[in-house]
Amino acid sequence: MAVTLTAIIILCASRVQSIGVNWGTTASHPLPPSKVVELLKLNKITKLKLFDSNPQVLEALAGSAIDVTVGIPNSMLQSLNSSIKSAESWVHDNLTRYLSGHTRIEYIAIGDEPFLQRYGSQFYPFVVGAAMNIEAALISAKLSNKVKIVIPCSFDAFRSESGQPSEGHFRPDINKTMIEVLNFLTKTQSPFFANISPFLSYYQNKNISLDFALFKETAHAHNDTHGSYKNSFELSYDTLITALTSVGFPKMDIVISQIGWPTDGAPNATVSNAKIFTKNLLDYLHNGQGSPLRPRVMPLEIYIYTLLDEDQRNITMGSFERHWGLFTFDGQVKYQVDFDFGQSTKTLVNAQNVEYFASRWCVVNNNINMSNATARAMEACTNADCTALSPGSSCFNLSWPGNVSYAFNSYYQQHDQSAESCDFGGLGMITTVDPSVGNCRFNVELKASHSVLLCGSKFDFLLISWLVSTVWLLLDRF
Ligand SMILES: *[C@@H]1O[C@H](CO)[C@@H](O)[C@H](O)[C@H]1NC(C)=O
Ligand SMILES: *[C@@H]1O[C@H](CO)[C@@H](O)[C@H](O)[C@H]1NC(C)=O
Ligand SMILES: *[C@@H]1O[C@H](CO)[C@@H](O)[C@H](O)[C@H]1NC(C)=O
Ligand SMILES: *[C@@H]1O[C@H](CO)[C@@H](O)[C@H](O)[C@H]1NC(C)=O
Ligand SMILES: *[C@@H]1O[C@H](CO)[C@@H](O)[C@H](O)[C@H]1NC(C)=O
Ligand SMILES: *[C@@H]1O[C@H](CO)[C@@H](O)[C@H](O)[C@H]1NC(C)=O
Ligand SMILES: *[C@@H]1O[C@H](CO)[C@@H](O)[C@H](O)[C@H]1NC(C)=O
Ligand SMILES: *[C@@H]1O[C@H](CO)[C@@H](O)[C@H](O)[C@H]1NC(C)=O
Ligand SMILES: *[C@@H]1O[C@H](CO)[C@@H](O)[C@H](O)[C@H]1NC(C)=O
Ligand SMILES: *[C@@H]1O[C@H](CO)[C@@H](O)[C@H](O)[C@H]1NC(C)=O
Ligand SMILES: CC(=O)N[C@H]1CO[C@H](CO)[C@@H](O)[C@@H]1O
Repeated sequence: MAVTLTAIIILCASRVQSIGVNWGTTASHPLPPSKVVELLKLNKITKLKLFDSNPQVLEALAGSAIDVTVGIPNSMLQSLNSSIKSAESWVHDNLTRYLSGHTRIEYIAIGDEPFLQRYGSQFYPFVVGAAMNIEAALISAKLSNKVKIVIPCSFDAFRSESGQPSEGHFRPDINKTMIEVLNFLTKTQSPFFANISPFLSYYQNKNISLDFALFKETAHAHNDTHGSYKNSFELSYDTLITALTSVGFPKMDIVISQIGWPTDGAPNATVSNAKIFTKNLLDYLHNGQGSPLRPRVMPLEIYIYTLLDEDQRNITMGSFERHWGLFTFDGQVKYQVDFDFGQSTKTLVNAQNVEYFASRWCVVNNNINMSNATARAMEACTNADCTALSPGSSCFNLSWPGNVSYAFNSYYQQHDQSAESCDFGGLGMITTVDPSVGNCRFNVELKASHSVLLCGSKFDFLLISWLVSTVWLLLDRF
């Protein structure tokens, strides 16, 4: 029944079936999971991709109608590859109890972009073995018909040196593994999860213009033997299709597992460009024309990258890494886009009743000798989030010592506004006057949920899950 239904849906599909979001929690003061789930519901977002299987997050999702992809961190792949026992424990500890607690887990993602080129061979050799062991564990837990395994493929796993999609191929170092991945996915009837990043293509490749990355009508088309490409998304998508075809999987179903545009931390990473990108992406997906190599066949699903800004993300790639959110770190709308494809002029809604620390900031006291101020600010920035000060970013225009104040404040907020964290050898000063100027926001952090694990509610949940699963077992038996 379910299979027939899915088949019918796929046959009729000319449009993307649903739009989801990625939700990462690499933040010093993450918005509490219950608030995030409320935010998703308010905005009628029904698909969610996670990067781990955080118990508080999965508990908060229990009973919601949200379909969830849970992630297995790269660091666990090696042990999951080498032992079926560890795969069984993972399934038992991170899956079974939440499924019986009515969290709708749809996919398990093996690793977080394990094929990223900068990881070298640290993770990808373990991917297929880990996937097979998890699959075996799902089968023995009788969950393999409920939950599918996917393997997120990074934007740099496939390419075309000439820039022509018809010359697309997988990166030679992972080519063999990709074929094993595709065989595995075909056998388990799972879609191919691929990340596409017009922003990074533009950022790293002189051949992609900003207009081409932003789907602008005025962009210069890139022509190939079989067609004309009007935007970077389509170009990457067909490069992927060619790569899949060249290793024997031309018909693979595709889910775009990460796509977005950052709003700070690099020139052209702005709110206005992000709004244009997201709007044009949604229009492109809605019009259903498809790409030259897959006319009228759209990706099954897409997941916007990402839901919220995260101030602790690794910035090796660039300061923009902390600013991909559709919403700010505190769940406020950055720009309006129509997720409903114009069906009900739906607008995005802010997180409600967000709790902040007091309206207090830490700034530099410029009445005293400031010869050490720059060095102190640099030191603060090794922990604090100073990405908004980088060239082209929202606070880049702050002149000295405004940028010192920015660094001091970020450090102070990350340390829960403790008085000691605004000392800086006597250079710091607490103020109740908001130092924000123009687009440059001096944040006040969220009342933390990160360190305060609500043990009571966690144990209640476990108890309830245990009761529910026991009842299920009994029902199964009789
Ligand atoms: C993965 O596990 C298998 C089975 O234990 C082992 O033979 C193989 O060498 C492992 N792969 C890697 C890359 O270590
Ligand atoms: C998931 O399961 C493994 C193995 O039982 C465990 O080590 C891990 O901490 C669990 N939780 C998460 C969030 O991965
Ligand atoms: C850039 O575009 C030119 C002309 O279209 C092409 O010859 C060249 O190979 C491209 N380079 C890359 C890196 O895509
Ligand atoms: C990838 O593997 C396939 C099948 O073995 C082969 O035909 C193809 O040339 C390889 N591609 C690359 C880029 O190594
Ligand atoms: C690409 O093709 C389109 C239509 O097929 C044509 O209008 C355009 O001039 C071509 N562009 C280049 C650079 O060849
Ligand atoms: C960030 O990523 C790089 C490259 O993957 C790694 O070398 C570095 O240790 C990471 N930094 C942190 C703070 O995790
Ligand atoms: C500030 O302190 C430095 C030494 O830390 C000293 O060299 C400088 O003269 C002082 N400036 C003023 C205006 O007192
Ligand atoms: C600057 O820092 C040095 C080393 O910590 C310290 O000895 C000096 O007194 C500081 N100067 C001022 C003006 O605070
Ligand atoms: C910074 O200042 C320059 C010159 O005043 C202005 O053109 C630019 O838009 C400003 N940038 C930001 C991010 O505010
Ligand atoms: C602040 O601006 C000054 C002068 O432009 C610069 O030397 C310093 O590195 C900046 N500090 C930070 C933390 O960005
Ligand atoms: C449209 C737009 O914002 N373009 C800018 C992209 O970044 C470069 C480098 O800072 C600017 O020169 C462009 O004006």
